[in-house]
Amino acid sequence: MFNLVLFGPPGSGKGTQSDKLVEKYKLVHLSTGNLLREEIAHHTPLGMEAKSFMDKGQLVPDEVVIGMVDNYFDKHKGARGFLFDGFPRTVAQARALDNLLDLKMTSISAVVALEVTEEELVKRLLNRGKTSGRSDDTNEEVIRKRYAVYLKETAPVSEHYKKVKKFESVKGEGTVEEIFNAVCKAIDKKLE
Ligand code: B4P
Repeated sequence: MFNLVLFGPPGSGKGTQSDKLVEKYKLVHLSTGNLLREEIAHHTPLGMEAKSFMDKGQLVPDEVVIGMVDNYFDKHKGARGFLFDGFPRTVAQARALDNLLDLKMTSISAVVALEVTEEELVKRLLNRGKTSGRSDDTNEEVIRKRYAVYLKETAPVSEHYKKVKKFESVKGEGTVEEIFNAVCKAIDKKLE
């Protein structure tokens, strides 16, 4: 299996690049953000719990997210590989993912991080908020809180993958196509 993690702060373009990457590398797209928004749209108890965290710019508790990922794996048993978009977001999630993949006798093949400055992230998310209807994209204070949470809780996840030499980072500013080419180059380097 080929398993890729797309890493980066909120609004760095993970969702945008994932759509192109799953097509090129024929992977199953696992976006925890999308899965949580589906739960919210269906008014499930999990969705209602998640919404209370997401609206404040906080991370959803690890056990909720890990359980959801486990269920998703069960639904996609024959997958050739996964693209993890927005997951893992904490060191505990990274360890849980290692364990889940171990059970499938596979592991993470590569982690590619998108690097974007805070000002550019805020600009992109406020802009997306005008049309997305996402309550976590309309308030600048919430967006900056999400970035602060990223620095504190998610950025340390990079060390987990640097230790095993699976981590690459690329500039996440430029056109979508330029960034896609840089990401593919980083992936292909890891696949050699
Ligand atoms: P996510 O859904 O993962 O989304 P995101 O970080 O906001 O955005 P992404 O990086 O995918 O950016 P996009 O391509 O859309 O998370 C939402 C929330 O869910 C989190 O805050 C958290 O509460 C919760 N959550 C999710 N996963 C979790 C987990 N594992 N654990 C705990 N909680 C979790 O791009 C953003 C904008 O930029 C778009 O408008 C796009 O059009 C634009 N854009 C993209 N590329 C561009 C480019 N090159 N130039 C200019 N604009 C660009």
